[in-house]
Amino acid sequence: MLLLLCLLSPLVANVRAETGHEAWRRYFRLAPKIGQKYANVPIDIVSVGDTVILAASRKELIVGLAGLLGSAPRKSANPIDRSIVLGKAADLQSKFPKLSVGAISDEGYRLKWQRIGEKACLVIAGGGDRGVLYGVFALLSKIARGEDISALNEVQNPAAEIRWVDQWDNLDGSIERGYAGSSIYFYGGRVRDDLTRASEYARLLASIGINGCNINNVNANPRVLQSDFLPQIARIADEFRHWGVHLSLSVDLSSPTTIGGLDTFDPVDPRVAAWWNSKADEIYTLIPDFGGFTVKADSEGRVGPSSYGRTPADAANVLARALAPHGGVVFYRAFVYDHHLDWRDPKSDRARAAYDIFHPLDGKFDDNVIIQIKHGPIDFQAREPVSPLFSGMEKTSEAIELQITQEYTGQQRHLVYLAPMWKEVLDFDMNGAEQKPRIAAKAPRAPGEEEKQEDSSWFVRTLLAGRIFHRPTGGYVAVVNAGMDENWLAHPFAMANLYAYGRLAWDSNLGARQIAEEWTRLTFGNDSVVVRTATEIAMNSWRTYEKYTGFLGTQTLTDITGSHYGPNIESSEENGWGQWHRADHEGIGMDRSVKTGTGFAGQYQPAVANMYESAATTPDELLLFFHHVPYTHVLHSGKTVSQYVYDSHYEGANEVKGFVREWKGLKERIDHERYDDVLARLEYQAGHAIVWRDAVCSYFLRLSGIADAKGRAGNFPNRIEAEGMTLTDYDVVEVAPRENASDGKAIRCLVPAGCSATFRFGARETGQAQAGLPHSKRYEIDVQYFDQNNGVSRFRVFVNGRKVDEWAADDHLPAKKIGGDTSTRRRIHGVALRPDDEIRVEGIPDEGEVAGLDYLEILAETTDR
Ligand code: GCW
Repeated sequence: MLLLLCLLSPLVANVRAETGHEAWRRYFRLAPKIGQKYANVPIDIVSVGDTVILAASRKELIVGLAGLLGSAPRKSANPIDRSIVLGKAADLQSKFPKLSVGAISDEGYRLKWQRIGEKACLVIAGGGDRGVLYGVFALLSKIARGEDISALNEVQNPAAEIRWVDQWDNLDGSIERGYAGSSIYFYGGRVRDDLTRASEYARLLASIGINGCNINNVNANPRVLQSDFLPQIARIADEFRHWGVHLSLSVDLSSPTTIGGLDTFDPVDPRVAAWWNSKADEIYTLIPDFGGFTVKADSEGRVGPSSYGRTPADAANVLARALAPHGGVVFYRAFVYDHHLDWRDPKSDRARAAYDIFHPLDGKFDDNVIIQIKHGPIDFQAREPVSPLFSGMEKTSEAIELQITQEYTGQQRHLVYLAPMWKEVLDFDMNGAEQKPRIAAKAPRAPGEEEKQEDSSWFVRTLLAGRIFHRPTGGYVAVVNAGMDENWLAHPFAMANLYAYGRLAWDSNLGARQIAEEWTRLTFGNDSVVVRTATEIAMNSWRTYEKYTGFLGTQTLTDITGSHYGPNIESSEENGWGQWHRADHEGIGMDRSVKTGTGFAGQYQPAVANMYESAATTPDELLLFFHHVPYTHVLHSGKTVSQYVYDSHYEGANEVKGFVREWKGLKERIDHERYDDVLARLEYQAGHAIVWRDAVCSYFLRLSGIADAKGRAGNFPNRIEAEGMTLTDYDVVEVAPRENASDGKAIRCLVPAGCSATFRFGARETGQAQAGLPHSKRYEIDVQYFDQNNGVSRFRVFVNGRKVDEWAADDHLPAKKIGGDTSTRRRIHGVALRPDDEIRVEGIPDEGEVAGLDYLEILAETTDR
């Protein structure tokens, strides 16, 4: 028995109930084998200096070490034995003149063992207060991950000054594109009384080096700037301050009229400038470390400088001048475009907008204006090229805008780790292969840091750091929808994206895999099987998602005028939003070449422009973004476009099935709460990937008339369509778009007492049984039903009158109707069936939800499904 316990102990060591609230800062007691590595970590703390950030740093260190190593460190005034000594470099050096920590940038830190007198101390020296805080978090992270720190001597300086997140929270407590509960800041039109979550969130952000947070939706409510509202905002800033997080606000450019009483918001009108100046003064009186303003203007119905024939530079500068005396900055979003484009015009192209508008203004922005550029020219698609604007402004500071919120990437229901995609963007060389004269890097560097210049490359990450064009600032912004959900982002793995974002903004040279591994260790513990499996799933997930939802750079195939979630291939077309894929019977893709298309390709530097100009040199994954080609076009991979569509969707759906299988291997190695949560989400995703696969394949099969060479598309031998069953009270509905239900039809129940659909199990339904396989007489029944969000229907499944399963359709998927957003799979395992058995599904509707049913699929039970 004892032996058995010993054998099990590494498995059960970290299996403790968890909600995910602690994220990557769990500070769980290390397993003894790992813990003993830190036997010589000092247990008293000498902290020099006294600010709110230093106090938070000290407290974090105590809490962290107590949790990880099991004994609470003591505070002392001087190193008494071995000590951890922390403080700003300058303060440490004046207190301990023999200490040498070298040069550190303001927000950087050094971790180092050093003798102070006779004592061997572990020094955490920050350039400034934030540096100390980041150094503390870094040390705790190393220990939690079991990293060797016995010879620690490391300096870390952030890659860029701007490392911010934007939240799209509304004052009523809702969050635009929020999938993880309501706002942690606002409720019912005011700031929450209890800001515990806001404070905890700031701590989470600080732990990955994020130093700013814009708290309200860029579709801004002018109310936020009213004099009676600002003191409420100041309460949030008070919470952020301990963690070194600057608070900033999205502003509506019409505020001088809507709340200021002026009759104009023309940015060049002196009265408007005076209004913004006094508003800025008022804010800084309440919030001395206020970060600045974020602006969305002339975009998606927001007003802007165009109302007065003025430019974004006029608008940005009037704000910038109000903020400059206080050290604030303006984030002006380059997401400015016309959403009433003429879709009939082959030359119109939304992708061109940002460059067309902002490139000519280069040099006209004040130094404290940062142009915030979405990573691609369209809108956070699962695949799009890098925005050409990154290399289109040499005299303007830039920040990249990434989206942690998975708006177009499965909405935190699908597991999609985005760091591999972000890395491709950051590592993209805007200068392509062309040799430009070598550029001397004179840009701001951390003192002592070596001058690095990668030949003539203009990597996006280097441009963002301001190094290529010697800009004073720049960096990173990401949209996050952290909400009141206990675990912050709903899907446990969505947190890997927030973690990765912070790590990349700090050090853009880190690899996506390394970051995934770090996150896994900190989130799930150091069990190597868990680390390997979770990292592998994460690393594959983005390409897998791309495989089953969008191909070869088509942009999103989600419901573009609705949820942005499930498939709706035609919704991209014939409207002014400009996310067209231009699919017809012969071919697909947008011609964005200079020669015959919209000219977008010409916005890149010459080498990159040349690459995208021709289909022959455009990488497969972006082919349809730049070119319109026939379905018979042969890709670099050797496949035709049509066959690629079929193959990639079947591959993608299979890969998610594989994720389920791999995750199941972690049972007992992870606490049950998070294990079950991830498993349920992966199982849902595996079902939804099939919905996607079938929608896209059947759509293009019908449109192109070209069959799948492997015979899969449109051919489902084990499927029993609901509309083909014997129906009692259920009625048949045509689903629109038709590819969102198998064979375009489903059944719905409008009778409150319930309806039923019955059929007899026979050889026809079970291809495998027909072929004499398998020996088992047990089957898996997949029930494809629709889980609307306007009621909770109930389902029951009976075999010969005996109930084999029942469930409630109580998920919160983003639609009120039968379709691709709501189509959901329930798998019933191990059902014994014999030919002629009667299978009956009963559905009981609830409110607007109609207990919709699409089909059943029955396959012999194997271990590999
Ligand atoms: O992708 C679109 C979103 C909008 C968002 C907009 C933006 C805040 O669908 O919800 O509005 O981008 O980035 O401004």
